[in-house]
Amino acid sequence: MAIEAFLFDVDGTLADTERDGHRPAFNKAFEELGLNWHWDVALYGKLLAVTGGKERIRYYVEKFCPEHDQPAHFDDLVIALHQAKTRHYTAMLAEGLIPMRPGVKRLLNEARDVGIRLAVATTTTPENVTALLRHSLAEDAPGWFEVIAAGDIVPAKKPAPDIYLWALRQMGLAPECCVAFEDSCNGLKSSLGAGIRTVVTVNDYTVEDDFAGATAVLSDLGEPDASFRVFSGDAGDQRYVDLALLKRWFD
Ligand code: XBP
Ligand code: MG
Repeated sequence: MAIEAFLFDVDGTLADTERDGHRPAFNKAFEELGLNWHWDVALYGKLLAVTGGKERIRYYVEKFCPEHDQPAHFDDLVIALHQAKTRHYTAMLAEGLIPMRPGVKRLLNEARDVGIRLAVATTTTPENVTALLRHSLAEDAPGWFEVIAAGDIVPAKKPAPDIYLWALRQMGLAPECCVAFEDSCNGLKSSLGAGIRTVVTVNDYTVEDDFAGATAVLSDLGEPDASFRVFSGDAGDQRYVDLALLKRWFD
């Protein structure tokens, strides 16, 4: 079936946002609210088992901080921390600190040129998506995406398929005519759970994840002068993901 739409995850897929973006923003929020918590690179890798920033804070307190008595207004604290974190994170994005991953801009432009519809399906907060697209892709980039499915718009976050199902419903599309781009096993479970065939581009945090069911697992989307590495899937002698390769895989 001809490809009609691409659905992109954000964190780890469009840009490497976790280690040097979300993580330091969480730490700044902890400091701002007078907590002595610190999420180093290794600990954050463990915390990524849970998607969603608010959910991740709760998971940290439950699993890694048993001595921390949950204050009476713990729910309010989580919300305050998360608001502060979002402020710090979007400020980092506004400074242009986090670039798009290789091949992302090229593939998006190729898709736009031929009228392939675009959407975002992510766990992260909507304003984080808009800030990343504006500051790291192009000022008008949020408008390139017909649907931005993000954050608490569905209660069950990835690995649940709900966010992808929501995006499909908004676009009136069947999963068979879409391709998803993901970077993590939680994301892949979500896209496959919605029936969408998926290309995975890994990063340092997800390279050891289980990607059973992915059509291809790659280091990144690649560029004409900087070939991707292929971990699984048949890319022939192709050095980067373009529409021709995607048509070979999916049409
Ligand atoms: C991304 C996430 C997000 C970010 C933080 O998962 O898990 O929680 O780490 O964003 P995915 P918020 O790439 O699978 O969508 O703090 O805004 O929730
Ligand atoms: Mg991701």
